Amino acid sequence: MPDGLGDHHWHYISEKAAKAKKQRVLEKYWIGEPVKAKKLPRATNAFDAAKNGYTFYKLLQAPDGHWPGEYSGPHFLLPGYIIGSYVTGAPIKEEERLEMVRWLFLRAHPEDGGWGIHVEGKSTVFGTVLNYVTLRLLGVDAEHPIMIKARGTIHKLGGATGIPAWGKFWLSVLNVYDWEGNNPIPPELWLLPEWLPIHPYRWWIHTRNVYMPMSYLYGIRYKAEENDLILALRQEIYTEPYGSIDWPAQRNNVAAIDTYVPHTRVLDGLFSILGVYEGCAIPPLRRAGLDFVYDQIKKEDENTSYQDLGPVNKMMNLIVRHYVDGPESVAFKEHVKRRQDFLWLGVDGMMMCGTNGSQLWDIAFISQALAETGVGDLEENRESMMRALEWLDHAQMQSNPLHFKSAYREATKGAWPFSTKTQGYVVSDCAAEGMKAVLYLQENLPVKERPISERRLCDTVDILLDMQNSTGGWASYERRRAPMALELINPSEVFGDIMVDVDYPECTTSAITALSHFRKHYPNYRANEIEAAKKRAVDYIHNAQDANGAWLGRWGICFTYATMFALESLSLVGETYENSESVRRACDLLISKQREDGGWGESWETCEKLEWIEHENTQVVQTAWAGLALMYANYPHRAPLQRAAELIISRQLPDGSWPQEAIEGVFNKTVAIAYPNFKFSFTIWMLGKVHLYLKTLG
Ligand code: LAN
Repeated sequence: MPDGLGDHHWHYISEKAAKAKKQRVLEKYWIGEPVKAKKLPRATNAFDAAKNGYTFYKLLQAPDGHWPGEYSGPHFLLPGYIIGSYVTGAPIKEEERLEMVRWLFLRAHPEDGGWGIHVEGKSTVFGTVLNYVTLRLLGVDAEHPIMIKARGTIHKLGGATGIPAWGKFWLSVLNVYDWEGNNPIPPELWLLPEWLPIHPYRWWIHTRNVYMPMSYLYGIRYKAEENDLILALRQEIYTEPYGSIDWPAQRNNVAAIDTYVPHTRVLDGLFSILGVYEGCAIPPLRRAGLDFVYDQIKKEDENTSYQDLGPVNKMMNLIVRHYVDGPESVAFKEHVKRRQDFLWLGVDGMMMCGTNGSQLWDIAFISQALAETGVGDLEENRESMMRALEWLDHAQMQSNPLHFKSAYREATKGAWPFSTKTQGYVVSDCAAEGMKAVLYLQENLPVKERPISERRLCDTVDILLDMQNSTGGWASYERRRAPMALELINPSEVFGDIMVDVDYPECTTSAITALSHFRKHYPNYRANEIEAAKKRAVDYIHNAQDANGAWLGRWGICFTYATMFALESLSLVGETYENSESVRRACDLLISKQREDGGWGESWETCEKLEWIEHENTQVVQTAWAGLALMYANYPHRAPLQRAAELIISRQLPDGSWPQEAIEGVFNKTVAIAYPNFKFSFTIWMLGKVHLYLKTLG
């Protein structure tokens, strides 16, 4: 499966080869085949449990040193993959087709047969229509019972006319929705002067990178050629005859069940103005807008070896390159090849992932967990840790993007990405956690020569210092470029807070802890600036504390996740339960949420509703986060930590692993996303650390 520096590709082998043991534990584990792992001696303390956990997790390490994983969750990615492939004729292997159908069948909502915006969400028009269409393009008959049920749900929800904006876009590309039913997305926006606060280069990078190809395809009113299937779909997904739909009246028609961010008056006003412009768009201006956008798309493709920032713009760019460069072009062929990076075969079939993986993110946490707890010091784990260090060495970016400022990109020299070096985007906390992992490993392992030189670590420091905002916090990919008011024109209807890359407690903590660790080992480089950055970051963390005493997570679920990060930040300046009101409030909140069984469990719905919502079950990952948070706070009482550790140990299987529980991550407030490797990294970390911690409490 993994080949090269962290790229994942699933290859099909014959049953004979599978029987001949050509599959490793790594592959078997992820596709749900029984894995024959050793039954380990029962752990009698937390350290042994952590050790057993790693004995198993080591089996899932790829030969190149990292840990692959399924990065599933969003239900609006595979439709882009399939629609984009269908309209351009990009092939889909038969095995993949079958596995994708299996995935969607098994993920249909058991009650109404629909799909949500993500795997754990209620059925929506967005999820149900797009996945229904996907299944049809994958060759499933409209009269299949699963399709009949799903279609019933589409009709019950009012039909496809009320699909949110991104759905309208995909359906229009496929020619089963009229472009007239879309609000305007003119490429000319890119020609506005850059000093304007609404210039698209100032938008959060994912938003602008998606709107870029969207505006191209809208600008030319791209649509697939009509065929029988398209004509059939037009009859299946609506509640009225296709020809009689009043398309312009659909622009602001969004099903209530889908709406998370209703249009503001400002946005509606903007759309009205753009609508008038669209009626009399000046051809040379449109051409100039299209040319500009095409040039940016080309640069994005070349900067990322056709992987692109994420799965959504990836498939849209593929269509643009097919249209402009043609089916025989190198660009289109590279695009077709690179689709593979986003596919993952899981227990329930094949899906498209949120990125081309979470390689760096996963290796960073387990490396730190091992190095900090002493599990990595054990002779039996040395070789595996060396391989992790090697992977980190290769994954660091050592140059800036090919197209740098001209593609509105930030510097990357010295950074680590979220997934792989090929994808090549800097994310503040990934650069930070990558550097922390390297520091931990290089300082803790008996390495003769440190593969990552001081100079290369100084480059990371430069990147991190450069990315701090004037507010003291860190955003995700870039320093803040626009005022918060830009959120007033969030056109997505389904995602919250996507217009501006703002400060996040998680990113801020990672950045600041990385800089502090760096200072311990290299005390002279930009020391005063690091100290000043730390002070400003801590002020930001204080200001970001929620009224309930915790911190709201933006990338993990939810208060538990961000509170772990925030308390790590505060620990850097010596703020603990004993001496800090802020830390005490956070700990009291966590303690008040600890359950009878010793664990914690928070639902993904917290991220959407912005208030603590209990999950029906206790979660080992969140229990580990809460335990780590309490330890960062120097929480003085033994019992809650001991009970938390016991809960985690009680869920451990005889082979050292933990079963998969609820989904762990989130983005854009409404979409849950899976981090299945967290059930290893954070449990091992918490158990190893609590063992040492409880000793200090006596
Ligand atoms: C991610 C995944 C990682 C995540 C962390 C590093 C955990 C975070 O701390 C910073 C933001 C980041 C990098 C992040 C941003 C948004 C992503 C890329 C995702 C959640 C994975 C998928 C998501 C992306 C936007 C999905 C495509 C959907 C669109 C709405 C474009």
